[in-house]
Amino acid sequence: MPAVQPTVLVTGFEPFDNDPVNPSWEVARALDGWACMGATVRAVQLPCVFGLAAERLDQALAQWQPGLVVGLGLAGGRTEWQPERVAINCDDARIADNAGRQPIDTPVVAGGPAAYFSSLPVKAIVQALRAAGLPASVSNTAGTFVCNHVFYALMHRLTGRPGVRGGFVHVPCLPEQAARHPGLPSMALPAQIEALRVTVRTALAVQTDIVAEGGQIH
Ligand code: PCA
Repeated sequence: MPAVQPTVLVTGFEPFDNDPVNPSWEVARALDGWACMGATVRAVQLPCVFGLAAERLDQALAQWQPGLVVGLGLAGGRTEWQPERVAINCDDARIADNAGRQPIDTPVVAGGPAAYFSSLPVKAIVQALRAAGLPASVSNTAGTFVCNHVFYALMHRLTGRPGVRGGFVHVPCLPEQAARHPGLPSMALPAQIEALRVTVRTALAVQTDIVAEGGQIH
């Protein structure tokens, strides 16, 4: 039996880059209060602002003392749900954040390690999502914008919280966004909410990631 972890913290972001909606928050908030395997999901919205987003994350970690943390963020253009494998110690913003900040080649944590791996079972999650009929793959870059910033900050914080696992998932646009930006791939909100259920359930159930047997999971 997996250990009971009473709270699962799920974060999503406010809209950014002049878009009125961010699916990461719509998905997170849809499961606020959802009970799964003895744990309860708490959804927290993060500002899309370098620095402030990590501060808000710190507050949420202090408030909820989660046993598991799943960060969500939008990656427009991606076609699938993508658990991120690695966070890097680099802020390098292509566009300004919601406070007009645009750090270039700046460490997330001065003196921190170059990178942290997710401690979520990313391959088991991809396998479970596909088995549920949901498109998914492992991503090897979370970019260098606010999502990677929060992901790195999270993994850095978790080094001080033994036994607490966490990671990050990039999600595609919603159909309504794709309708405004023709050509962008999208995934409907109910499918994305189901993807979060599968992700949380798998992360709670699988402590150590699978090594694919006879098949590759990428
Ligand atoms: N996506 C951005 C930041 C907020 C979000 O939802 C990113 O991928 O960095």
